[in-house]
Amino acid sequence: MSGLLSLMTDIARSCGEKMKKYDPHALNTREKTSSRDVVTEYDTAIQGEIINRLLVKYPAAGVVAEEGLASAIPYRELVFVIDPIDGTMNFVKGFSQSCVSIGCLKQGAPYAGVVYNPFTEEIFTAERGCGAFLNSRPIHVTDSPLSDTVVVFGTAPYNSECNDETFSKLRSVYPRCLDVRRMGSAALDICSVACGRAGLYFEAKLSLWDYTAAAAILLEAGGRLLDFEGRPIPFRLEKTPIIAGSEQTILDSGFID
Ligand code: LIP
Repeated sequence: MSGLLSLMTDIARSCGEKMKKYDPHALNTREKTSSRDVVTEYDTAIQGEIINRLLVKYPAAGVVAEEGLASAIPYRELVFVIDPIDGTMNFVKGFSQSCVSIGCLKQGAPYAGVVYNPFTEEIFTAERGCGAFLNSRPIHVTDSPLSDTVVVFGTAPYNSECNDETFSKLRSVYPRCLDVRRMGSAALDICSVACGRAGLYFEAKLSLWDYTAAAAILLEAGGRLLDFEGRPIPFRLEKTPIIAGSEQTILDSGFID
C-alpha cells in the first residue's frame, strides 16, 4: 500500500472511530437546504481533521469537501474529495449505514479511495492499478447477471424533482433483479457493487464527494460508472446521475439504450 493510500486509510479509520462515540439522541444538527439535508457537529469536526492531516503531508494538493469547500475544483495535480460522513441522515437516526469517504483525483480522474463504515468495521480501499480491497481482501464486481443480484438505489432526497425518474427506474428494474434496497449512503452502495454484494446501484442526482472515493474502488474492482445516458462520469462539481455496475448488470438493467 502506498504512502498516500496508507495515510488516507489511517485518517478514515481514526475519524470513523470518533463516529462510534456519538449519542444519536444528543446530536447537534443543522438544516442546510431542507429538513432532509442536515449537517452535524461530527460532519464538521471530522472534515476539519481529515483536511488538516492530509494537507500536512500533501500541502500542494487541492481539496473539495461537502461542508463548505465545494465552490471549485482546485487546478492541482492531486485533489482530495471528502465526504466526512456519507449517509448523514442514517447517522442522525442511528442506522449503521454511514461512512467516512476520502477520495483522491489525479489529473482529474479517480486515483485512490477509502470508504470506512465504523459500525460494520468494513473498510474499502483502492489505488489505481493496485486493485480494490475490503478489509484487505481483494474484491471484484459480480460476474452474475442482474437477475441473480440485489439492486441498491438512492432517492436523491435533496432533489425532489428527481422523484419521477427515480421511481420509474425502480419500477422498471425491480422485475429484472432478486430485490431492491435503499441503504442511505451512496459511497457504501457503490462499494457494495464493487465487492459483488449488490449487482447495480443508481441514483438520479449525486455530488462529487458522494461518489469519488467509491468510484476509485469500483473501477479497480472491474466495475463501470456511468450517467443515465451511458456516458462516463466527468468528475466535476455539477451534480450527476450515477449508475454503478458490471458491464453485464448495466446491460441487463435496460437503463442504457
Ligand atoms: C447522501 C447520499 C445518499 C443520497 C443523499 C445524500 P450525505 O450523502 O449518500 O445516497 O441519497 O441525497 O447525498 O448527504 O449523507 O453525505
